[in-house]
Amino acid sequence: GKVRVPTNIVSTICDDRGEEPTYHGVDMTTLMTGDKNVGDVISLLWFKRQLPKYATRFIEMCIMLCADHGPCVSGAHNAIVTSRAGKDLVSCLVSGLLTIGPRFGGAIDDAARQFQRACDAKLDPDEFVEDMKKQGSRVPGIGHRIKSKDNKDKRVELLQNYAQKFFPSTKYLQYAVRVEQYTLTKAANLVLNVDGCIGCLFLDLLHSTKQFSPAEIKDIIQIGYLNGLFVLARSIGLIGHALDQKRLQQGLYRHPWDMVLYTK
Ligand code: Q5B
Repeated sequence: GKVRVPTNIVSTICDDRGEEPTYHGVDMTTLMTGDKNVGDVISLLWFKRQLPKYATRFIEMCIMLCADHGPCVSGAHNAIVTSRAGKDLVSCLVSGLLTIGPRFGGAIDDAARQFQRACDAKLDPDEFVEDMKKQGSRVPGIGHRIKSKDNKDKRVELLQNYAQKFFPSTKYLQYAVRVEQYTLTKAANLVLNVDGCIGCLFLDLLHSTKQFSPAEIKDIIQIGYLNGLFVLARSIGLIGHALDQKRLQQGLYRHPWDMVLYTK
């Protein structure tokens, strides 16, 4: 019989060998007809299934709302400085992306992990927050540099309102809001931030659709899919900042001496 050489790569999300490429079995023609959006593409390529409309719209909202948050955040700052150093677009983009992590934009997976753990264990929010403090850890998804109780993050409000209207269940959001109520008694800027909001709402989405087994949800949270939403979204803004600097013909950036404390 025929002998098959061993394959080098196993791939399960797409196929480019036929007349037209497919994303998890869905061909481009189908994807381009009707009202499919980038949320559908993410649902096929990341989650390997067609999620319901309310879910793909939610994914699309996350991408749109996280695309940019001004020139002062870590990622945009790096992309701007790199662009002004005369570097190419890809270098500007990756220099911005490399700042995404546990403090900036990359707290979504940890927020989902922690809110899931605490909510499933039925911990009171104060018990959860104080336990994390005892361990010397911050609550991922809580706190913001400029947003506060009196200057709430509109992005968070929009996502919450959408989920409350369209998600069958918002159990994890409700828990995260109770955590926020407690952390706000400690400091005005300890709000549920955009990372935390996406983290808990994605848990609600995964459970609401009834398309994922408990083992699949566990895998998704453990592997860490969700920071990918911020990475993908913010790439749009980082590219915008890099191009903006080039368009404006901005010269090499040098930090002013008087903005540095030189000390021994
Ligand atoms: N404290 C975000 O801190 C920030 C605490 C806390 C318990 C907390 C901080 C934090 C968790 C990580 C997280 C995502 C570093 C943020 C994002 C995208 C963005 C960004 C943009 C965009 C801000 C002062 C006191 C200290 C701390 C305590 C602070 N956070 N306690 N749990 N989570 N959060 N990141 O203001 O007793 O004085 O020592 O790490 O979720 O990245 O727009 O900027 O779209 O681009 O610098 O929105 O909250 O405060 O570090 O001076 O702390 O509060 O222990 O207590 P701050 P610090 P004490 S969204």
